[in-house]
Amino acid sequence: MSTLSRRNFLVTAALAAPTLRLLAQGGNGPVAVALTLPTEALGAKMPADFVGLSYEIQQLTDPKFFSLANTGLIRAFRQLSAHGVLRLGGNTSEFGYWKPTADAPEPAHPATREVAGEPKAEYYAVTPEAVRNLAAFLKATGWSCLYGIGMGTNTPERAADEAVFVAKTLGASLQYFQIGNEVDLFDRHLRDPKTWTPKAYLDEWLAIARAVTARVPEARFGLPDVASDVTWLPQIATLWPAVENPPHVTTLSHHHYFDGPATNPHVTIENLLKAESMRKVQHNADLATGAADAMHLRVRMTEGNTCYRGGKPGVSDVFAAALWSADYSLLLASNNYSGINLHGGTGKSVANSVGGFLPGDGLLREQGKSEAEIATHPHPFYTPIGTFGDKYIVQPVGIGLGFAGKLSGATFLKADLTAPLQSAGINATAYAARLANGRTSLVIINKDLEKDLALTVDFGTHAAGLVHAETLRAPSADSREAHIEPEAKPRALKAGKLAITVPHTSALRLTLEKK
Ligand code: BDP
Repeated sequence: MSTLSRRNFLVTAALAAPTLRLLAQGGNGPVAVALTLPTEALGAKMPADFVGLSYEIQQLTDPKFFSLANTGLIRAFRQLSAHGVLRLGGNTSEFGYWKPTADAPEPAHPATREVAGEPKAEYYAVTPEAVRNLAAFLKATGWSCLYGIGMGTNTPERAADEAVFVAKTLGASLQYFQIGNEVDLFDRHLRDPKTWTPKAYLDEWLAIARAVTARVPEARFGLPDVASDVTWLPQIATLWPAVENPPHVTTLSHHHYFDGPATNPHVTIENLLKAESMRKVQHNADLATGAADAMHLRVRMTEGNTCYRGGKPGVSDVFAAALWSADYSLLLASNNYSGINLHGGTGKSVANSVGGFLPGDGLLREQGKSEAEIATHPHPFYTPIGTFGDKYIVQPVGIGLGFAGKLSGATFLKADLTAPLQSAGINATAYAARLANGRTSLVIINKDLEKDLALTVDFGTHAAGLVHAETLRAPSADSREAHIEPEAKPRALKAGKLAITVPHTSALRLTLEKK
């Protein structure tokens, strides 16, 4: 090392596999990393239906939205994934009620506290027509469904009535029921903060889940769908063994938003992409997967996005969000999550879920933007599929999710490829996996806003045929576009190695042909 200057050093990573040799140049030059793919050990399997979206229950108040007639939306879903998972829930699910017939009266609702800044109690009827149309929509898209039944203002009887109709109508497209959304926040408006605990929640949850199971014996469930207090998962895992005759739970779930709301100055492209933003994700993943292991279940990230309360223009709806969602998805997949549902939908449904107004709109108006210009942004700003009149356009955050989703069905190679990149001084992450078709894929996400990565990959024992490369890119981190571009010609390896640059603010996927 003595011949190497401070600006040009060599590090041998203390990792059994992969072996890493790294040559970093200082200044603005590219950071050079030589990386050898690990061999045999396999880690988490990313299910074929990993990719998912989350919508408000309020969305069902327009029965034409999730319907066969909405061909543009069907196309956008299929563009994202051939086997995705649609989750219905959100704040509005606490105020949805089942309306079995056109003349069924609106039930009496329990009194709820009004809290400044929290959604007002506005109630939404869910009708058989909406559920029937949803069933046809799911068939047309090839997606399945996590169906949210409210807990905040519901009764076990009404929940069971709704579940009977939903189970019969959705059939095999129904994966499971979720009861209650962000129950860790119920102490703010729906329940008495003095008595609301995971135990109190579990008792209420069991009363509803048992009423449902009594009438839908094959019913499966996911829980607890907390907003941010992931310690609820281990607490539930501790309480669970004492539950007699437990309902059939398949999934532990929680949510994650990077930060928010739009007016929070911390919500910037720089902070979203910082390695630190994924540290909290990893911390919560450790808690969640620990609880799931104890219950012999898997975890699903059922709701979340870049910035809560509808997202932030210029952060949630730009290319940086694509790099964030690609990295976030693969980080969770490599942590053995069964899937992820990014939240979105129409501006109205999400505005309804956060008290009637998207703070991002206020921000744009403060910046003097015209209404015509504001209308060019997707609403909500974080939505993976934007609604523009009758057109549905997959947004950068959705394109990043789809890019990560290309590893669906793959099994990760067991190695932390990110740590060595970051210790080389570049804000990049990497994931390697064996695809369902036996090929090996390596994804490198260069979230660094300045430094290019000069990468030499030694495919080691994976070395075989040609390498196919495709990039996730856009003109800049703040452009309102994202492109997945396959290289026209596959590249040949030289002595089992490939040298390739991953420019800053872009991602690359290399897939190696089999022998
Ligand atoms: C979550 C809610 C969802 C909201 C979202 C947001 O479950 O209904 O739309 O936050 O604040 O907490 O954007």
